[in-house]
Amino acid sequence: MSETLLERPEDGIAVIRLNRPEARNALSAAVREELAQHFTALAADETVRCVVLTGGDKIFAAGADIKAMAEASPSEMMRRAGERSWKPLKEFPKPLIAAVNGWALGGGCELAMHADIIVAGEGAKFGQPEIRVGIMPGAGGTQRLPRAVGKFKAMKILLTGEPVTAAEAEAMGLVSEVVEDARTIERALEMARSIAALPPVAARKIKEAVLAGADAPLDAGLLLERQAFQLLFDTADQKEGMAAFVEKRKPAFRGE
Ligand code: DAK
Repeated sequence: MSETLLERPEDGIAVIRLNRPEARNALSAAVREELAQHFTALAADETVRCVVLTGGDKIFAAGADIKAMAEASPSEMMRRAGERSWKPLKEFPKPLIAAVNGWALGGGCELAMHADIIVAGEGAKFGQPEIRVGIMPGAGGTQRLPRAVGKFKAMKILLTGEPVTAAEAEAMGLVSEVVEDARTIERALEMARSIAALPPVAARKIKEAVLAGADAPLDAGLLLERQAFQLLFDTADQKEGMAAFVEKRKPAFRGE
């Protein structure tokens, strides 16, 4: 049985579902490898406009597989080169929505933070408990979390290992929207549906500008934005979007 499931529920949308409930969706080597393969394939698939990543109704992911790391040596961890399997996710060029129910811990929280939008069920909990098993985050937690929520909220989460609720996560800027647990995946799909109906080149350039600009000096980020903005005037969807506005009709975007 596969440890992740790839579904195509509707045109333009793909759903990746972690499927290892017996181990609380812990990110085994197999899970990470399958995720890498899915994200590589979906990046290249022109028919996919937006992706939803979820662990299902009960749990998002309990982090890296502790049992598989417990006896590892430093050189073995180096040889495993875990960062290779995160790369396709880090570089995924299309809008990615995480739909989080239950625990998103350690590598699971880091997985959610690779998304562009996080929809959380009200019972979701986020945390970086690595310190409690003697390590620290290894997939961007010490970098993405402070960028998302600021130093003092991040330090509290990282240094105490204590989880935060969905409401707390939303208040600090770690979550885009909180909904009833039963609505999490449907709400993520609703958002995916509306994004998938919008021009994909514009979506891609917005994501690129936000992510690349976040770590660049303001002037470099503004230059990046300006160039991407100008490039969009070369797309058929820009002509269609503006013509539809002027003609007071609904635009029909073709993704060109
Ligand atoms: N790894 C392995 N097995 C896990 C697991 C995990 N992270 N989380 C749960 N399981 C397994 C349990 O061992 C148990 O297995 P059996 O005893 O049935 O064989 C089964 O899942 C059910 O777990 P529980 O009985 O504990 O279930 P509960 O519902 O009571 O509790 C829980 C759920 C998620 C609150 C709890 O299981 C828990 O606290 N899990 C550990 C959470 C944790 O400490 N996460 C941080 C792991 S360290 C790297 C990148 C990233 C990372 C590392 C390297 N590189 C790029 C190199 C990330 C590191 C981490 O995430």
